[in-house]
Parts: sequence; structure tokens; C-alpha cells
Amino acid sequence: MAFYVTTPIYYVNAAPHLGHAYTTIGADILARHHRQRGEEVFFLTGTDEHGEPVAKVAEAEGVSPKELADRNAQRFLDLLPRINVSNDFFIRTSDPRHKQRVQEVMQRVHDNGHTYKGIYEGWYCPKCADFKTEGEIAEGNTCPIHRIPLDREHEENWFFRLSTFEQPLKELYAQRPDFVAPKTRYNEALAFINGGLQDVSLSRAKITWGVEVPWDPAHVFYVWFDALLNYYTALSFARDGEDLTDTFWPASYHILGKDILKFHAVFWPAMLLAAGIPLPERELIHGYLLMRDASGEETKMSKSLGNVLDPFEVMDTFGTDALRYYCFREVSFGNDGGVSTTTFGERYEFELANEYGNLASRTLAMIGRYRGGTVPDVDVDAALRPDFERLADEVAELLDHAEITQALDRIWQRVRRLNRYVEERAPWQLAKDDGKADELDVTLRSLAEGIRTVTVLLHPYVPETAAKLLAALGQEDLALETAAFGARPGGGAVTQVPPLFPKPQ
Ligand code: ME8
Repeated sequence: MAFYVTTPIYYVNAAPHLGHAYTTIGADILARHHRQRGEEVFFLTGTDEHGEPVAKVAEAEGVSPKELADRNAQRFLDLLPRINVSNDFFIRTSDPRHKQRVQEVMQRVHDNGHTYKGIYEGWYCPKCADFKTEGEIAEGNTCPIHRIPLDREHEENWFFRLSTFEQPLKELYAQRPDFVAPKTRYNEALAFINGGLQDVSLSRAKITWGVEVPWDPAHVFYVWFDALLNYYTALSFARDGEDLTDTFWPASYHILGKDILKFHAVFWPAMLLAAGIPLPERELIHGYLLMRDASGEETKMSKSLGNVLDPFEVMDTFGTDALRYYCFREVSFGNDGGVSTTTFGERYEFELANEYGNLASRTLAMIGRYRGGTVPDVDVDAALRPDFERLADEVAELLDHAEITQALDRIWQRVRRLNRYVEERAPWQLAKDDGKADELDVTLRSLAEGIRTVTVLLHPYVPETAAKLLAALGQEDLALETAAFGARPGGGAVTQVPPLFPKPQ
């Protein structure tokens, strides 16, 4: 089975911030989970390098767009190992192989009769690179996202006949109620379509930093057409000498923030229909990470608003796994939610360090002290079995709907169950009584097996910690089918681990 997941490609007009890390980690969690299922996975991320958002910043900084793109693409690339993301390829839209594929596909759209030349007259946000419709303009002709004045544009463009796709898109939404998730975003996209679709600019004549329109080289493609196609073009050149399109297209999931819903849920399927390319299976739209300031006020984190929480700083203090865990624990994937250094610190200490880290170190220490470092070779405690019944299936079902936070919550309920189990059984008391040796065996074996089970399931969220802990347990298999309580035998040797989530310096 093939599984193909993508993130948006990020603009190279500034350095990455936690919002970008968030989407990318979300996609990584799904990619890792599907690898655990034994599927063939392809995970794509990258940078969007053309168009006005990049050209304007380059001009202001007195460098060429390519120089700016090279510098900032490198920052996005550097972020990936830091957040421990397992992407299979990183696409840059300035790559000549991408440009060539864009031209091929768009030529097909043109040849199929879906374009015409006309005059665009209206409002444009240079930061969104978006021609705003009437309903998308805030007071005083400003951008509701960036809060900047919109530009009045009047230029000759090539147009894409988006209006002719109104009916096909309505049919798509009727036939595939899970094309866009969550439902609120599906409804929002459908409302936009039902509101009536107007043709959109497909090219820009004023801008030169972009992919040349092959049938009219005085124009470059409007950046969104070039950018959206990355999901498709990348497969043709991501692996040297191999075209992965047949294996992985259509994409299983596009993951993105709600700010770019219209482009993905309306323009993108219409473009693919126009080019005769199959549509992606699902689009998963998440909310905004908001910064909670001292007064409790929440605002969207963004480059232009300048209130950015630096993911590098956060990771330096708490570690990569802590960042990954926190983002998906604190903010329910799909909704907007506030993040702050305060709640970050609390979850780190109470949940990661105490509930999980200490549980693991105590268990390993007790197996060392009471059983010479060998997990007793006995059956797991039947009393715990119902608590773990179907857990892996539940997690898989939730992740099939990108319920990343809910899945984590189900796993964490079991982490808490194991903490209660330690308190109930008090192995340190059992160890004092030779007559309770069997009970102690069952307790230690169940704890080791319970920790192993939750850790296999936690691997997509905290891959570094999971690897350390599974190695200490002598059970490194990550396959999802092993995430069943009692699936692995006892009798193996364990080693001790240093604190998994130490107190930050
Ligand atoms: O829109 N909270 O690029 P971009 C959550 N190049 N996610 C956030 C976020 C926040 N505060 N801020 C950013 C573009 N993101 C285009 C995309 S795709 C073909 C082209 C994430 O650099 C979120 O995924 O502005 C959002 O959709 C994306 O970054 C926008 O990144």
C-alpha cells in the first residue's frame, strides 16, 4: 500500500517559525505512523520560491530573489533534522525540473481550452499573493490576514476558467464528503463554491520572478499555480532515474493551515480537473497556533506580525520531542489554540518528565534492582488487559481521520493507567515479602510491557525518546502490530536510561 503525505511549501521571504514546524511535524506524525503499518510512504515538504511575496522582500533587502530564496530555503532545510522530520524529499520550486513540469501541465490546461487573456481589475494582497474577492476584503480595503492595505491592480493577465468548474466541484464535494476535513473547513470551502466562482488570474505580466508561461513568455505563472503543482511535479524527479508518479499519485493527504484553504480546496481540484489529473484523496486543514501573551490575549503567530516563538530556542531548552509532543497535546489538531512558554513548561514537567519519563525510569530501575535486569518471563496482568484492548486500532482509526491530538490522548490515558497501576501494586512493598514474588513478577512484566506498548504508539510523536526507551527495553520493533499489550514475550534483558526529560538548565 502506498501513502503520500505533503505539507504546504513555505514562502522563502523569511525564516521558519513554530507555525511551519507545527504543520511539518503533523505530517511527520502521519508519515511515521503509516510506516509503522508497513506501508510504502512518501513524505514531501519544501519551499515556495517564486512570486511577489519573495520578490518584494528581496528587493527591500537589496538582494536578488534567488539569493533570498537560497538563503531562506537553507533555513527551512536546517529546521527538518532539528524537528526530527522524516521527509523523503524537499522540493524547491526554483528547481528547473519543477519549472519544466509546471509548463507541461499548464500547457495541457491551455490546450484543453481552460484559459483566455483578459484584464484583471481588483484588490490584491502581495503578502498572500491573493486576488481578493469581495467577501475577502476587510474594512478600508485591507487584508484580513495580514492587516495591510490591499493593492489596486489593473493588468492584462491570462485567466483560468475557474467558473466552469463550479458544477464539477459541487459534484466532487457531494460525492466525497471527506475530501476536506474537518467538516467546518469542508463547509467553508463548499460555501465559497456555492457563492459562485469567478475566473482567476493564471499569469502575471508585471512580475518576472516565476515560471514562464510557455505560450506567452512575457508572462510568468501566478505563483499559486506554480506552487500547488509541486505536489505533483516532485514525484517525477524526487528519486534519480525514477518516476514515482504512478506509485504515489494521487496524494493520500495534503496537510495545511486554514489560511490557504481556498487555494487547496477550490483552485487545486479545478486545476487538476482541467489538466486531466486525478484528484488527491484528502485535504486536512488545521488551525492556527496562537501566541498567548502575559495578559492572556491570543494572536496568530506570523512573520509579518513579528510575535514569533522561535522553535530553535524552545528545542534548545526542552528538546525536540518535547516540542513535538507539546504542540499536538496542547492544541487540538484542526482547531486554533494558544501556546505559551508557561503551559509548555507545565506539560513538560507533569506529563513528559513525571508521568512518562519517571514511569519508565522507575520501572527499569525496579527490574534492575529486584530481578537483576531481566523482565520476568510470566504472563501480563489480566487485570490490565481490558485497558489496552484495541488501543492500536483505536489510534490507527483516529489517525485515519488526522485526529492527531485525540490519538495522543488515547495513548496518554494508558500512560496514566500505568501510573495508577504502579501505585496500586506498590512493587516496592511486594519486594519486601518473599511470598509475593509471583505478584512482583507479574507487576514488573506488565509495567515493562505496558510501557513498550505505549512507546511503540508514541513513536510518531516522540521518535527520539521512543527509540531510546525501546532500546533500553530490548524491544526495538516499531511495527504497529506489536503495539498490543502482551504481544511480546518477557524474559529479555533491560538496561537503565538517563532521565528522558531532564530538568531544563
Ligand atoms: O502560504 N499556525 O506559505 P507560508 C499554524 N507558500 N500553522 C501555521 C502558522 C500558524 N501560526 N503560520 C504558518 C504559503 N503556518 C504558500 C503555500 S502550498 C502549495 C503554498 C503554516 O510560508 C500553515 O501550514 O505562508 C500555513 O498554511 C502555512 O504555514 C503557510 O505558509
